[in-house]
Amino acid sequence: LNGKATARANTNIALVKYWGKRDAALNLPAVGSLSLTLEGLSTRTSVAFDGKAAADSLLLNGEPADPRALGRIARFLDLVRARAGIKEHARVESANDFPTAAGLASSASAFAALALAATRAAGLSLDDRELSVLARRGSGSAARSIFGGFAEMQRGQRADGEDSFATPIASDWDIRLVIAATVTGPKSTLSTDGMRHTAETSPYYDAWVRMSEADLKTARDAIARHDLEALGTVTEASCLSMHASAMAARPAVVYFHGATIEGWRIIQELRKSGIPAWFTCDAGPHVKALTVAKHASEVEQALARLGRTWICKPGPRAEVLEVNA
Ligand code: 2P0
Repeated sequence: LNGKATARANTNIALVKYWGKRDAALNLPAVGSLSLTLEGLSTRTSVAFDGKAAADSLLLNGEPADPRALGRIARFLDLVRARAGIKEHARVESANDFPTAAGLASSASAFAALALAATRAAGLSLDDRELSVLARRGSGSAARSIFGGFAEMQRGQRADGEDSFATPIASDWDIRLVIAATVTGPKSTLSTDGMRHTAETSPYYDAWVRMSEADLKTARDAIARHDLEALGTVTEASCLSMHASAMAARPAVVYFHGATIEGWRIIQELRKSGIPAWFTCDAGPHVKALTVAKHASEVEQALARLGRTWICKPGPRAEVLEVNA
């Protein structure tokens, strides 16, 4: 087999966050989550299986990847090889269409693109649900990036994880997410490690997990009604609860920097002045604000002093760009 395929997937930002696993080996989340896939922040990945290659290889933005990243990709390719009944190693080339140095690099877009490219290169044709289950094995948030727009990740109940996948939420709501990349300081705790440590040591972890079902329902209902205030309120609350559970871990897992808190304050001030914007933040210091098209420029201007900014529209689903299997 010498199949080759290229796919592209966009990153996503969780409005209701994922933090914690119910099974580490199968990468099953302890909570469901709900996200918005973003336009303009995507990963493009080519996978070429090669009967002559002695091992898997990975070029990231044109540079050979470090052994840790390569190991993670090789283990993921093992899942695809097992499913396709093939043994060939692969050459993987992956590039982000946004500056990686800004610290916005995302395992969500990376593993969604890899799941699609690798399966097609291996001659497999998975449906969306199977793709989402597979992408989840690479990274929990990647299961959501198979879909465009809003998506909801199901926690699932089954031990084999076959009911833990994302589904799209049909919506024509033209919402905006403004990103302000703050500092690019020392690398923070990897989310996989941060969530394990939170689950093991934080006295607030159980409360965080208990809250998630209600937050998911609130967000789902708000999207159905195009109710920005309700969606923004639950987005900000879910984010701060997630970070509170992590900060209560012993020792603490703290992703916020000074600029993150400053961004949160700017967003509070915007709201007081009548501009609808709600804060969220992931496993890093960058500030993200949920708003609507009409106010996106004002929100961006207010956050611009923190660093480089992007205004993101809802983005498209993962797609195959080329296949030669
Ligand atoms: C999220 N994050 O829902 C949450 C909020 C970060 C903060 O999903 O261990 O890289 O690979 O499943 O998907 C980042 O975690 O974690 C993440 P793994 P992932 O977007």
